[in-house]
Amino acid sequence: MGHELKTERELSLDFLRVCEAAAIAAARTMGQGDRKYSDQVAVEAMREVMDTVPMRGRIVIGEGERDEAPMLYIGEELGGRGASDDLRAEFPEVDIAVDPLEGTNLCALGANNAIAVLAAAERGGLLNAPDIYMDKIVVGPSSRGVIDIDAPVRDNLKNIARRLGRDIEDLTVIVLDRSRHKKLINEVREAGARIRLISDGDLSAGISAAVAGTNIHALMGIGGAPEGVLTAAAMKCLNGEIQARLIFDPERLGVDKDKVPEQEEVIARLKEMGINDPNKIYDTDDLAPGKKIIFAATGVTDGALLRGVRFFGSGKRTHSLVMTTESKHIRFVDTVHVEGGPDAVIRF
Ligand code: VTB
Repeated sequence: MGHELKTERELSLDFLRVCEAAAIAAARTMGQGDRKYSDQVAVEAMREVMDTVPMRGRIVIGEGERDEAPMLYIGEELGGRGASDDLRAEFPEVDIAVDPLEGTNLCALGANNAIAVLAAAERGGLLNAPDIYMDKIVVGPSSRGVIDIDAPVRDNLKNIARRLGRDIEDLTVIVLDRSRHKKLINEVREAGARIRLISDGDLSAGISAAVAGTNIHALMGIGGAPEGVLTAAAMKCLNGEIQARLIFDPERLGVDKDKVPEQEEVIARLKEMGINDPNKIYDTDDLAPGKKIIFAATGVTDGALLRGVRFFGSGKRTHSLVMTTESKHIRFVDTVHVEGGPDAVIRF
């Protein structure tokens, strides 16, 4: 295979291909009602293409520990397939966080906002977050610096509204529709802001909050920690902000004690991972400290920012977002994957 050394900007187009492949595979299963299968095909497609990227890649956020995930497990090394050892030694070392299908349920039901997503950075550029819950607040560039995850919800909303030059009543906040968010939802309502409750997918919601024109102004609440790292990588490219904290207290999660691991157990596991303060508040740079970050996402189903995969007689069409911190290019990429031979008609 004709491998050559690539710059970060060029690698970003390889990662675009990786996300496109995962999204296409997942989209084929849309509405089948089988979330596990949708996830599995996305993982397989993502891994297959990612292994061809000219890099020495290492998964830091993936499908789980090695013993529970056969592919894209944490610590898996991939990339540079087919390259000679000499050439491979010159490939850049890259840490990768993946979520081959964010919103497995959304895809299985054919609901909006399922995406295939990944972030890449130089070694150590992405926090090796544990797969537990994380409380998050995500805002766009205008509201950077005025949010505080420990402040009352009303104060945060007041500050966001002021920065956006509008009333709190004109804000829309996205919150995952979970019983653990009862108090948060009440507080947002009392402050007067509008709420969009979503069934799944707080990563794509966080990205929407950082892009003006989506009419989403903040994401608040508890979702997954791995997705928090991916969100942070996107914020670095979009000039947005995330603040976050790991959550493992059953009371905060609104679940029975026996539904989650013992708190002492979690604290010990975090220590092993090098996290000594389990209550630490993470900012964007803590979660994604990398200087050279690449973020790529492809729509699986239609969403606020990205269209879903469309299939037609002579191919398919994907819509993606690809960004890098270095070049500060935010690319919305509309790709037609032509399959129909010389007579295939390409439509605008
Ligand atoms: C899901 C999912 C989110 O967090 O809610 C999950 O939709 C965890 O919450 O996008 P539950 O266990 O209550 O479903 C995310 O995966 C990511 O933060």
